[in-house]
Amino acid sequence: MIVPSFPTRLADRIILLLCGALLVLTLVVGAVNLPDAGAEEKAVSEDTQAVATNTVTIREFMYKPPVIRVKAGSKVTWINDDTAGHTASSRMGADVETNTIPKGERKTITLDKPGTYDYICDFHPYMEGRVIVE
Ligand SMILES: [Cu+2]
Repeated sequence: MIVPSFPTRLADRIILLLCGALLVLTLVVGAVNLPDAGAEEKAVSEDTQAVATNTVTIREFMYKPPVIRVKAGSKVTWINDDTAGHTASSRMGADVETNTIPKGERKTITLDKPGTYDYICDFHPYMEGRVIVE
């Protein structure tokens, strides 16, 4: 009975293939949706108040204040007053990039180009900040 058993095995293979495809699809969709998962809990939103200051303190895995406003050509300092190393790294381009700031240390960079720079910590991407250079 080789012939009758063939469709059964083929059906098994198709089911297995479909399960595999579904698994892959689930993983892909899950990965794509991940960044949106905490959308409502974002530290920085469009209506987060921008504070006019040249200093950001990193404490409890947060940038304080999360949104700052500076004039073009300003020096901006990130002070790491936390228990771990952090960075302030812009998501697009290298305009804001402190590299690693070890705990207890600080890093100052000069921001010349006007624009809005969203940045995160390379180690803890859920940490979010924004610099508005005017
Ligand atoms: Cu960090």
